[in-house]
Amino acid sequence: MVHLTDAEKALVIGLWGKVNADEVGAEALGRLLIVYPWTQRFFDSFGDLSTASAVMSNDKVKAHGKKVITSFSDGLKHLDNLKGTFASLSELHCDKLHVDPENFKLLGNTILVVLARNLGKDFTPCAQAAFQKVVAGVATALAHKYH
Ligand code: HEG
Repeated sequence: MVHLTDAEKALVIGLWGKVNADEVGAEALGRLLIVYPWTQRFFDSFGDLSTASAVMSNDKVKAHGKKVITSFSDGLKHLDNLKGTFASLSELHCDKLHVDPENFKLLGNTILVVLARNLGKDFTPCAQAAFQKVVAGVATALAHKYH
Protein backbone atom coordinates (compact mmCIF):
# COMPACT_ATOMS: atom_id res chain seq x y z
CA MET A 1 0.00 0.00 0.00
CA VAL A 2 1.17 3.48 -0.81
CA HIS A 3 1.40 5.96 2.01
CA LEU A 4 1.92 9.65 1.49
CA THR A 5 2.35 12.10 4.33
CA ASP A 6 0.01 15.08 4.44
CA ALA A 7 2.88 17.24 3.22
CA GLU A 8 3.47 14.92 0.26
CA LYS A 9 -0.21 14.93 -0.62
CA ALA A 10 -0.28 18.73 -0.57
CA LEU A 11 2.88 18.83 -2.72
CA VAL A 12 1.41 16.46 -5.29
CA ILE A 13 -1.92 18.28 -5.52
CA GLY A 14 -0.22 21.67 -5.71
CA LEU A 15 2.19 20.68 -8.46
CA TRP A 16 -0.49 18.86 -10.43
CA GLY A 17 -2.39 22.15 -10.52
CA LYS A 18 0.59 23.77 -12.29
CA VAL A 19 0.68 21.41 -15.27
CA ASN A 20 -1.70 20.99 -18.16
CA ALA A 21 -2.90 17.50 -17.32
CA ASP A 22 -4.26 16.73 -20.80
CA GLU A 23 -0.90 17.59 -22.36
CA VAL A 24 0.95 15.54 -19.76
CA GLY A 25 -1.32 12.57 -20.52
CA ALA A 26 -0.89 12.84 -24.27
CA GLU A 27 2.89 13.20 -24.03
CA ALA A 28 3.27 10.43 -21.46
CA LEU A 29 1.23 7.97 -23.54
CA GLY A 30 3.15 9.01 -26.67
CA ARG A 31 6.46 8.43 -24.93
CA LEU A 32 5.27 5.03 -23.71
CA LEU A 33 4.51 4.00 -27.29
CA ILE A 34 7.89 5.27 -28.54
CA VAL A 35 10.20 4.10 -25.75
CA TYR A 36 8.46 0.74 -25.23
CA PRO A 37 7.17 0.03 -28.75
CA TRP A 38 5.70 -3.36 -27.84
CA THR A 39 2.97 -1.42 -26.00
CA GLN A 40 1.65 -0.41 -29.43
CA ARG A 41 0.00 -3.82 -29.70
CA PHE A 42 -2.92 -2.59 -27.58
CA PHE A 43 -3.60 0.29 -29.91
CA ASP A 44 -3.78 -1.22 -33.38
CA SER A 45 -6.82 0.91 -34.20
CA PHE A 46 -4.85 4.12 -33.65
CA GLY A 47 -3.42 4.35 -37.17
CA ASP A 48 0.13 5.48 -37.90
CA LEU A 49 2.50 4.89 -34.98
CA SER A 50 5.50 4.11 -37.16
CA THR A 51 7.76 7.00 -36.13
CA ALA A 52 8.18 9.14 -33.04
CA SER A 53 6.71 12.17 -34.80
CA ALA A 54 3.76 10.12 -36.08
CA VAL A 55 3.06 8.96 -32.52
CA MET A 56 3.34 12.43 -31.00
CA SER A 57 1.04 14.02 -33.58
CA ASN A 58 -1.51 11.18 -33.61
CA ASP A 59 -4.92 12.52 -32.52
CA LYS A 60 -6.03 9.17 -31.13
CA VAL A 61 -2.94 9.02 -28.93
CA LYS A 62 -3.74 12.52 -27.68
CA ALA A 63 -7.38 11.65 -26.99
CA HIS A 64 -6.53 8.43 -25.21
CA GLY A 65 -3.76 10.11 -23.21
CA LYS A 66 -6.33 12.66 -22.08
CA LYS A 67 -8.75 9.91 -21.05
CA VAL A 68 -6.10 8.04 -19.09
CA ILE A 69 -4.80 11.14 -17.32
CA THR A 70 -8.31 12.30 -16.39
CA SER A 71 -8.70 9.02 -14.56
CA PHE A 72 -5.21 9.37 -13.03
CA SER A 73 -6.12 12.91 -11.84
CA ASP A 74 -9.23 11.51 -10.22
CA GLY A 75 -6.98 9.09 -8.33
CA LEU A 76 -5.08 12.05 -6.86
CA LYS A 77 -8.26 12.97 -5.01
CA HIS A 78 -8.38 9.50 -3.46
CA LEU A 79 -4.80 8.82 -2.45
CA ASP A 80 -5.96 6.93 0.64
CA ASN A 81 -8.13 4.58 -1.42
CA LEU A 82 -6.44 3.96 -4.74
CA LYS A 83 -7.44 0.29 -4.82
CA GLY A 84 -11.12 1.11 -4.42
CA THR A 85 -10.90 3.98 -6.87
CA PHE A 86 -9.31 1.86 -9.61
CA ALA A 87 -11.06 -1.46 -8.88
CA SER A 88 -13.42 -1.45 -11.84
CA LEU A 89 -10.74 -0.13 -14.21
CA SER A 90 -8.45 -2.92 -12.99
CA GLU A 91 -11.11 -5.47 -13.90
CA LEU A 92 -11.59 -3.86 -17.30
CA HIS A 93 -7.86 -3.85 -18.11
CA CYS A 94 -7.57 -7.47 -16.98
CA ASP A 95 -10.73 -9.13 -18.29
CA LYS A 96 -11.56 -7.12 -21.40
CA LEU A 97 -8.43 -5.29 -22.51
CA HIS A 98 -5.85 -7.96 -21.50
CA VAL A 99 -3.24 -5.33 -20.72
CA ASP A 100 -0.17 -6.78 -18.98
CA PRO A 101 -0.01 -4.88 -15.65
CA GLU A 102 3.73 -4.30 -16.08
CA ASN A 103 2.66 -1.61 -18.54
CA PHE A 104 1.11 0.47 -15.75
CA LYS A 105 4.58 0.84 -14.23
CA LEU A 106 6.05 1.81 -17.59
CA LEU A 107 3.41 4.49 -18.07
CA GLY A 108 4.10 5.70 -14.51
CA ASN A 109 7.73 6.17 -15.53
CA THR A 110 6.87 8.22 -18.59
CA ILE A 111 4.46 10.35 -16.51
CA LEU A 112 7.41 11.14 -14.18
CA VAL A 113 9.61 12.06 -17.14
CA VAL A 114 7.00 14.43 -18.52
CA LEU A 115 6.44 15.99 -15.10
CA ALA A 116 10.18 16.55 -14.76
CA ARG A 117 10.24 18.35 -18.10
CA ASN A 118 7.19 20.46 -17.31
CA LEU A 119 7.94 21.37 -13.72
CA GLY A 120 11.68 21.95 -14.04
CA LYS A 121 13.12 23.18 -10.73
CA ASP A 122 9.75 22.76 -8.99
CA PHE A 123 10.18 19.01 -9.40
CA THR A 124 12.32 18.87 -6.27
CA PRO A 125 13.64 15.61 -4.84
CA CYS A 126 10.72 15.68 -2.34
CA ALA A 127 8.25 16.15 -5.19
CA GLN A 128 9.90 13.35 -7.19
CA ALA A 129 9.65 11.00 -4.24
CA ALA A 130 6.01 11.90 -3.66
CA PHE A 131 5.03 11.43 -7.31
CA GLN A 132 7.05 8.21 -7.45
CA LYS A 133 4.81 6.90 -4.67
CA VAL A 134 1.69 8.04 -6.52
CA VAL A 135 2.53 6.37 -9.83
CA ALA A 136 3.56 3.19 -8.01
CA GLY A 137 0.32 3.26 -6.01
CA VAL A 138 -1.81 3.74 -9.11
CA ALA A 139 0.02 0.90 -10.91
CA THR A 140 -0.50 -1.41 -7.92
CA ALA A 141 -4.18 -0.45 -7.69
CA LEU A 142 -4.73 -1.06 -11.42
CA ALA A 143 -3.07 -4.48 -11.08
CA HIS A 144 -5.00 -5.39 -7.93
CA LYS A 145 -7.94 -7.20 -9.58
CA TYR A 146 -5.77 -9.27 -11.94
CA HIS A 147 -6.18 -13.00 -11.58
MG1 HEG B 1 -5.95 2.21 -19.90
C1 HEG B 1 -8.90 2.28 -21.68
C2 HEG B 1 -7.30 4.42 -17.62
C3 HEG B 1 -2.88 2.60 -18.41
C4 HEG B 1 -4.49 0.32 -22.37
N1 HEG B 1 -7.73 3.17 -19.71
C5 HEG B 1 -8.82 3.05 -20.52
C6 HEG B 1 -9.90 3.87 -20.03
C7 HEG B 1 -9.45 4.47 -18.89
C8 HEG B 1 -8.08 4.03 -18.69
C9 HEG B 1 -10.21 5.45 -18.00
C10 HEG B 1 -11.28 3.99 -20.65
C11 HEG B 1 -12.13 2.92 -20.00
C12 HEG B 1 -13.53 2.83 -20.55
O1 HEG B 1 -13.70 2.95 -21.77
O2 HEG B 1 -14.45 2.61 -19.75
N2 HEG B 1 -5.24 3.27 -18.31
C13 HEG B 1 -5.97 4.08 -17.45
C14 HEG B 1 -5.12 4.54 -16.39
C15 HEG B 1 -3.88 4.02 -16.62
C16 HEG B 1 -3.95 3.23 -17.82
C17 HEG B 1 -5.57 5.41 -15.24
C18 HEG B 1 -2.61 4.21 -15.86
C19 HEG B 1 -2.30 5.29 -15.19
N3 HEG B 1 -4.07 1.57 -20.30
C20 HEG B 1 -2.94 1.84 -19.57
C21 HEG B 1 -1.80 1.22 -20.17
C22 HEG B 1 -2.24 0.56 -21.30
C23 HEG B 1 -3.67 0.80 -21.38
C24 HEG B 1 -0.38 1.31 -19.62
C25 HEG B 1 -1.50 -0.25 -22.32
C26 HEG B 1 -0.22 -0.19 -22.54
N4 HEG B 1 -6.58 1.44 -21.70
C27 HEG B 1 -5.82 0.65 -22.54
C28 HEG B 1 -6.64 0.26 -23.65
C29 HEG B 1 -7.90 0.84 -23.46
C30 HEG B 1 -7.85 1.57 -22.23
C31 HEG B 1 -6.18 -0.61 -24.81
C32 HEG B 1 -9.10 0.73 -24.40
C33 HEG B 1 -8.89 1.77 -25.48
C34 HEG B 1 -10.05 1.84 -26.41
O3 HEG B 1 -10.26 0.88 -27.13
O4 HEG B 1 -10.72 2.89 -26.41
